[in-house]
Formats: sequence, structure tokens, C-alpha cells
Amino acid sequence: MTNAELTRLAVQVATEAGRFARDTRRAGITVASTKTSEVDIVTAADTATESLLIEALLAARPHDGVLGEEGGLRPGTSGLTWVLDPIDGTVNYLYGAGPYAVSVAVVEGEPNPAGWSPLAGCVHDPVGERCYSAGRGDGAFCNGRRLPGPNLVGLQNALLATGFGYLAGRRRRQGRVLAALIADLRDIRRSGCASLDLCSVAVGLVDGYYERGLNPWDHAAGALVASEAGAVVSGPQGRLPGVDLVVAAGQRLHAELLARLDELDAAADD
Ligand code: LIP
Repeated sequence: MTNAELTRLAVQVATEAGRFARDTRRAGITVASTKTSEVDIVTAADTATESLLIEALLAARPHDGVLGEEGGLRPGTSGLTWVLDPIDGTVNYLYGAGPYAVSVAVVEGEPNPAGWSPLAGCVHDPVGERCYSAGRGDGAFCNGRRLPGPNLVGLQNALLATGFGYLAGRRRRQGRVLAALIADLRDIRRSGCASLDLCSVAVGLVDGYYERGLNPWDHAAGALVASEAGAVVSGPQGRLPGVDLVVAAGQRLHAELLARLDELDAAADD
């Protein structure tokens, strides 16, 4: 399959799963379990939506691997792995407060951000009916319209999106960094959905995004949308994005933000 064909498959399954999750929410949802902390929740819809995605993807490509937020890694033999966040923005989904999305990416190579090469991805917002998609080398789109790419601003005029983890210690540290950073910016936005935050950079709804502690499935598809729209997407010191850090912005803001985060991160350790 070409990257364009993989993108079409990602769009098809993410759209169907997004509508399933939206309709399931209307019927009522409850917390099924928790993961890393009492506030890191899983709903029955998360697991059901992931099962729907896996069934549809393996019906089309039975030899691919899967790395899902709820089910973990199921190795394949094709060299390709589908990286799935069935409901990104789970707390928003539970409360009915804020956006959520189905995030589907397919990567080549190792099924981890340090060793993979993203080929195609889709982030589907079933409430806003916005379907972001990208294939490597093919550009980034929303509902079939090419995305304009990131705004070209400096740090002092930047509207930044960010997020916070589920562990109290990590949130305390993230709060310290943000408290020091916020005076240098226009403002921040905290949506609660990393995949849509990354797509928002690609659209220009925010000027940049950063977050530490993300799981691979949180950023796999959104990072490809942002980079295919022309944003610079990296981890710390310009390395690949991953659990240590994901930063996405236009070139100038990316450089200024990365440098400022490095300074603040060092200070937060003191
Ligand atoms: C969420 C991310 C969000 C982050 C939350 C959580 P989930 O993913 O999309 O940006 O700040 O802590 O990780 O848990 O809803 O799939």
C-alpha cells in the first residue's frame, strides 16, 4: 500500500470508530478501571472503540502489528504497526467537557517513537466532525482541505497549548515550569487532547504546543499531521518526539520555546 492508501484506511477506520464512541457516549458511560493513578481512567468505550479499530485494521491488513493504548503491543510480521489511541481526551469524554478524538497512525520499523518512521495518520474529532489526516510526503488535510501550516510568531506573542500528566509529582513539576513560562507568552490553552493540540498547530488555532510525559499513541498521528503541514516537531535538544518532550511549532517559535523549556527544566530540577 502507498502512504496515500494507508491514509485512506486510517481515515476510514478512525471515522467509523469516532462515530461509535460519540454514539456510545450518548447511551451513557462509566469508569471501567484506572491505570497509573486514580484520575487516569479507562471507560468501557475506550476498550470497545479500540477493539473496533483493531478488527477493521486487521481485516484489511492481517499481518500488521498493533500498539494500542488499552491492549498494548500485538506484534505483526509486515514491518508496519498501527498505533492507536481509541479515545484521546478520555477525561473530556467522561465529563462531556472539551474535545476528544480517535487517533490512528501507522508506522514502519520499531513500534516506539525512538525507532519508528510514521507513514500515515488520522485524528478524528467526532463531535466537531473534523477529520485531520496526513501521509508522509503527501501533506496534511482537514476534511480533505490542505492545512495552512503553523503561524510564524516568536515566543512573546505565542498562544501555546500544553497538557499535564496523571501523576501528582509530574503535574507539580509541570505546573512549576508553566508558572515560570507563562509571563513570556501571549497565553496558554489546555484542551486535554494532545492529538488535537498537535493538529491545532497545523491549522494555526494555536501557535505552538509542548507537553512532557505523553504516551506514543497520544502523539503518533498528530505529530505527522503537524509536520506534514510544515511545523517543526521534535523532542528535547531537537531529538525525536517522545515521552521526554513533544514540541510542535513554526521554526522560530520551535527554537525559542525549546531553548526556554531547557532552561526551565533545569531550574525545575533544583
Ligand atoms: C491525554 C492527552 C492530554 C494529556 C493528558 C492525557 P488520554 O490523553 O491527550 O494532552 O495532557 O494527561 O495524557 O489519557 O486522554 O488518552
